Amino acid sequence: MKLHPQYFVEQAKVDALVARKNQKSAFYNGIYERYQFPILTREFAPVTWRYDLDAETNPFFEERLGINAVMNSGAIYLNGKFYVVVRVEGNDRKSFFAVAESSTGIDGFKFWDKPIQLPDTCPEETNVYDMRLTQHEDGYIYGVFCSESKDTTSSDLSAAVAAAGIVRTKDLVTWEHLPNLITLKSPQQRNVVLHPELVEGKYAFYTRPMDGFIETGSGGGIGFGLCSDITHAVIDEEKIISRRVYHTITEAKNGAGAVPFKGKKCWIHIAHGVRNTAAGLRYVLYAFGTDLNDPSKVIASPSGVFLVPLGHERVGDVSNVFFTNGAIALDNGVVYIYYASSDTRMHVATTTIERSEDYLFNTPQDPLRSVDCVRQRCALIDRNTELLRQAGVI
Ligand code: M1P
Repeated sequence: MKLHPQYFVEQAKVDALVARKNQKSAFYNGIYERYQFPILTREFAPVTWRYDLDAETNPFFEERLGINAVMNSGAIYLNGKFYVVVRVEGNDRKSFFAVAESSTGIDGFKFWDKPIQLPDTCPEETNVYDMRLTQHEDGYIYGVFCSESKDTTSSDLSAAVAAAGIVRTKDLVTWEHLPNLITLKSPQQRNVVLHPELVEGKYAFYTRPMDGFIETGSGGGIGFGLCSDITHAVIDEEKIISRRVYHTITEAKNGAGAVPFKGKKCWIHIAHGVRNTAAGLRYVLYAFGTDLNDPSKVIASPSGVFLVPLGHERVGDVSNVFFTNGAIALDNGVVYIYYASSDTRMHVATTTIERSEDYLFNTPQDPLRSVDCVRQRCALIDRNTELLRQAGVI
């Protein structure tokens, strides 16, 4: 065995990326800050994950197991550090989970030495992705993710079945694999999120009923259901709480995103909405608030998009996609929203509970018709014109 000298060149590139400081970008909307650099890209993956370092078996230092993308990450704050459980996609198209940690939440994210190896309890499962991390009041950290298997009833090689896998841990190191969630009335599930508190003494899940793997079909939007035993989770009834609506950003489908975090007035949810365009599906983030005592009841529903891909974020493996499955709200009220652009790289945006709630409760609702939307905008312009006049600006 002989260490290939190219190792040091490649490792220096990873080290430089991890050491790079992130800064707020010039973007402004008052609602959140965006940042100049992604927090993670495939280039952050350790060299040991990708190369055989031995000059005798790899004389050309060729990449043996490449990483294609890092995206859709669950997030949690533990013992003073920010952790993301990243969806890492290999060149072989399979995704797996890996922990990266940072002490700032906006930069310095470094992958742990090895990816997570979950107990292999589900032989039919082919792919796993998009873990939501819930720090639950029962003392466990739950990871709820999409567990994808081949649809054996179809001869179509892309036909698949999506289910919600459930794992739990106390330290992100040792994981227990529980049986997949069963939803009695929905054949498939993706984008399932576990609420951090018990509701009516039960485990509460946000679901996304689907008829098929891609199309949500008759599934009307983001659902909500309760189950009493998380170790054999079964939901009988799903109530739709955030409906898909014609001619809005949720027209084609929507799905729960980050685990909701508690504000002063509501649970704050950041979800994704999808519409169809001539250029394909466009995924954007939207936000809504639910009642602190009844998280299935939407009490704030601002109009339109919350966070959308801009510039280079619009391009990637699956272009025109923003997706979140993790956010961290610190006790001091600062919020970190982790999101992926175009199924390729990870970013962060920051805000506060106070600003998020201002956004939720003071952004007008969607009047749903152009004629009413322009009335809504003209009323704003009229008030502003009057203010500018009174201030002597015009
Ligand atoms: O490619 C965009 C996203 O597509 C899926 O989301 P949804 O189930 O709402 O269509 C997910 O597979 C997600 O991983 C992906 O980012």
